[in-house]
Amino acid sequence: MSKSIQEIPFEELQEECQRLNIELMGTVDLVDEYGNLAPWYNAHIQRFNDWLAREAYGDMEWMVTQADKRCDPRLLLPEVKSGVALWIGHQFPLPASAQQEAKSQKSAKVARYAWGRDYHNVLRRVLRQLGKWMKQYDPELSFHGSVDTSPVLERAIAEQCGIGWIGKSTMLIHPKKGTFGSIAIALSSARFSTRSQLKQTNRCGTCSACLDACPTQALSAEGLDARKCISYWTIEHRGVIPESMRSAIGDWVFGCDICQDVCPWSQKAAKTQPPPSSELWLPQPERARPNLIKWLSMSDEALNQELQGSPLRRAFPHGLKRNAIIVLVNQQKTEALPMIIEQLNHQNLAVKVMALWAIRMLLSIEIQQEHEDKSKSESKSESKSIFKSELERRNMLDNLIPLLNHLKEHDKSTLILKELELTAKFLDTKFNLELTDR
Ligand code: B12
Ligand code: SF4
Ligand code: SF4
Repeated sequence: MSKSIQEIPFEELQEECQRLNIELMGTVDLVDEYGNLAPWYNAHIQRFNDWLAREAYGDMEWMVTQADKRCDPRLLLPEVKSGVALWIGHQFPLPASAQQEAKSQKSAKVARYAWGRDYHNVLRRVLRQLGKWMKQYDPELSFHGSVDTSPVLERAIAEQCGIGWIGKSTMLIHPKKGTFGSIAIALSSARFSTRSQLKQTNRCGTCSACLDACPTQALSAEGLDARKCISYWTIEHRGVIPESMRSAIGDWVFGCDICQDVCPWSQKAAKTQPPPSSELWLPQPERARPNLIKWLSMSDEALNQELQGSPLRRAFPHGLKRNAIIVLVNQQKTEALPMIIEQLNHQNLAVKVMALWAIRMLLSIEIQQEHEDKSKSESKSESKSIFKSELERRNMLDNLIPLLNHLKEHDKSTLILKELELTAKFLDTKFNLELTDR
């Protein structure tokens, strides 16, 4: 039943979005009647190009290769006239059982958006339905749905749609819903009868909580430098994470929410807003606070299977294991040593490099704890050491040495050889193993 009209009534679009469980929506014209790009794009293009010029994208080369499309939606969809922005919130409270775990021991943290179902899948489904619905008005409609991975300036369009303002954290912020929300943009050849709402006023004011709290100073007046951002290193970067970043990663095994957790608008939203629709998201305790030793004990295939339908898959099992090793070192979990030693058998270079580094770090902590135990002359049962006897420690080293030898013979990459040399020197100094002479 084609309605074939020039403009889609805004109220009808709004009703359809509500039916699709969308919390916030808005529309904006992207090109004028002559096909010219909306003038507000200019400031964003400038900002984006400056970001590229500073190489603040790290090794996300896809931000460079598709820069022209990102800055001009007509190159992505030649008939484009407008954008519809959609927002669904993910400010979940920590699931009860994960709260228990967090209290009983230091647990690993995952960015909130990844506690439940993958928002890419949730929002792509919504966009498909929305596209179908819009085609009722115009069967010839051109449509492109964007959720994160398309070359679209999503926050800029969402801001112009009146969803929120772009804060100093570079997050899109809604005065009631805060920062914890995922965005989708529907580009199309449709026009809408009225604009949804006026642009939100920027309400950051004199606040600088996000800039002050960021542990790596990734935020500045110029925006975000991905090369300093924990989210970038733990999610987007493939390969070894530089030593200078490892301790700043703290407990974050996937993503980082620090600049959002400290934002007064997120804090207000947590107190005043109902939790997000569980129908859409289904947050799971083991995703919010995962057991890292369990992750390391699983094969990559099994871990990938376990994380089906989760955004955590973006980092691949080897990336998650790499991150897990860093967090276990930061949390001084010496009990993870045997499982970290096992990772020397992994196929991935970054996992092996991280494991070699972690073995040195955790053995140093272990030796330190042993000294502390001795100086306090504590009884064996109170000892913090993971080894109950000298024999146990010997066994662990006996297990480690053939793995190091195997790596030395079979893996000739410079990074591995450098780490092996450091590890051999360390073991020689601390345990008199005479490895460097072999
Ligand atoms: C690349 C990317 C990243 C990179 C770089 C982030 C960044 N700030 O650029 C990394 C991997 C670090 C990252 C991290 C995260 N990301 Co991200 N990311 C993207 C992606 C794919 C592109 C962003 C981009 O264009 N960056 C380029 C720079 C230049 O953009 P920018 O700093 O935001 O600046 C633009 C505007 O904000 C604006 N602007 C900013 N300040 C000012 C000031 C003035 C005066 C003006 C005129 C304009 C302006 O101008 C620029 C051009 O439009 C988008 C999806 C998409 N297709 O847009 C998701 C997206 C931005 N990410 C998202 C999320 C959720 C995150 C994380 C929270 C995940 C996490 N918990 O770990 C963190 C947050 C870190 C942060 N503070 O931004 C959401 C944001 C939702 C929201 N409420 O804002 C998006 C929109 C994905 C989605 N569809 O939901 N991300
Ligand atoms: S996500 Fe974390 S590391 Fe990145 S800017 Fe925000 S606080 Fe800093
Ligand atoms: S923490 Fe403060 S400065 Fe940063 S985005 Fe939130 S309100 Fe703006």
